[in-house]
Amino acid sequence: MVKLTCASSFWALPASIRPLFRSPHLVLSCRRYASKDVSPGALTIGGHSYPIDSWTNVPPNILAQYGRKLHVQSDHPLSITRQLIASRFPSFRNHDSLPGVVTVEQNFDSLGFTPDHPGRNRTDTYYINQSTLLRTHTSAHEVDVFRANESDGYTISADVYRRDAVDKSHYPIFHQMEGALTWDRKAFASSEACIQQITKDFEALPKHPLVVEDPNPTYQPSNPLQTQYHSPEEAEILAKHLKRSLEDMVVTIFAEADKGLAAAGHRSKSEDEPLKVRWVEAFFPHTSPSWELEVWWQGDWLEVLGCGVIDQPLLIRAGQPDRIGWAFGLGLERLAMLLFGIPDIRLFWSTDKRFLSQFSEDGPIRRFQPFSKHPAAPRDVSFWLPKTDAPIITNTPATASTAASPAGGQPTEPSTSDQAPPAFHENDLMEIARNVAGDSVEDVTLIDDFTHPKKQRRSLCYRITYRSLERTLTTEEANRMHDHITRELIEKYRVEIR
Ligand code: FA5
Ligand code: MG
Repeated sequence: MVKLTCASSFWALPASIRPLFRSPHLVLSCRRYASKDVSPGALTIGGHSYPIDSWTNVPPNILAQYGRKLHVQSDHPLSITRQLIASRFPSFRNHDSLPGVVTVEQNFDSLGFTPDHPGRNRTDTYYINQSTLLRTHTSAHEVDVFRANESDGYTISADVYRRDAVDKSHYPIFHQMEGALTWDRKAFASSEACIQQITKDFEALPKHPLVVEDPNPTYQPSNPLQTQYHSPEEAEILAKHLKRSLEDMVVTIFAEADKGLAAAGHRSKSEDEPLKVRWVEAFFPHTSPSWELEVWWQGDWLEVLGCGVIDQPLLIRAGQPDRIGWAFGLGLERLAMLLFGIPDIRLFWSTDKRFLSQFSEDGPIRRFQPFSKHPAAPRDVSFWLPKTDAPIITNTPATASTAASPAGGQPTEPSTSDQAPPAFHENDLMEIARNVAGDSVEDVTLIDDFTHPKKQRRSLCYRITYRSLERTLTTEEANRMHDHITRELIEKYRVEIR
């Protein structure tokens, strides 16, 4: 339950938070203040009260889901996946209950995000107020955990929040698992001795038969060595240890999936299509060099994690100047989808027994059996945008590994925060759709983008696919949701429906 306190009137609040008042999940308590300068209100999340301001953009549907902790819910597929991954890192200390409200400093500054990094934009991140937000990644806790220095290796599993695309592999709340391992140079007589130890640890890692595509050198100008801090030998052995550890983790996940299939008398997945993975170069402000690991899934490459050699200035800020090491962050949903054959990310939020009863922490992994298939109800919305010089942001490559994201992605793309706010940002439409239709919206895709040559007006057409996972939607229900979304688009963006 989210509690909202307010002063004066609804209209005194920033437009972005007004919809909060319509939520049945909010308790509203208003009090009149004599002074005009008092804070316009506060949000209570997880038992703490936070003042709201003009940056507040976290919507009620997100707050209503806050604190579900699916990653530790017993017999939940996300929890099973988390435990399976953790079992590959037996000496690591596991942190599973760090609170999701963090500071801008934790989420961005502590990791070396530049002030103009696009991930900081309100179009990408849910802000509670100007200095507080819902974490966009588990890396938000890296510096704190390094500073506490309780173990050489650790994992952090948690819910994370992003304004993002709506489709079968993206959801505004998902779960990440962070892992890091460091070696203390101080504990060795020389840097060679430290390298020897990492080499020994690497040789002790399980070997696997997997063929891995890894065409790039460990570092090159596009993915640089931290020359000021690391020798080439250190970076090479850290990269080898990191990649082998993560490949082993993926192989384990698939071996478990195969065992489950065999136990149920099915052909193993690897007999049909051998596991294919590849390393691609990436960029994160908090690692260098950096990579993403992709797995071939349903005819396409699916990115499952980002990783790299930890940025040394980050370790220095955390009071660990002598430690060197690696870190990764993976999407638990992505791996659970591969492990159990779960076709749609919305299913993880289901409270339907037909879903939850299929998974058990004790038994072998079993392939998910769809319990229903309901028809899709696609509807298009086509509109003219008002004439404007402000940026219009569409077709955000949510799944592209080079895309800017609230967790890294693109190093150079400038932020729009200092410029005029976008006249239209696709993520706003995604949020309207989730707010109005909840989990009955399966996908939102731009299908046409056209600028009238004479009038110089731009027209967009989005296909919104409605489909409930639990029942068949009636035509009237789909129409009602679609009309509601269309109305909000008109009100918010002054678009003209075509
Ligand atoms: C990060 O979040 C980095 N913090 C990861 C990292 C940690 C890099 C430590 C280096 C060192 P990224 O934005 O790529 O990176 O997200 C990591 C993973 O989360 C992705 O590979 C993907 O598996 C998953 N993911 C990202 N966005 C979504 C989404 N909207 N829905 C579901 N899973 C997602
Ligand atoms: Mg990524």
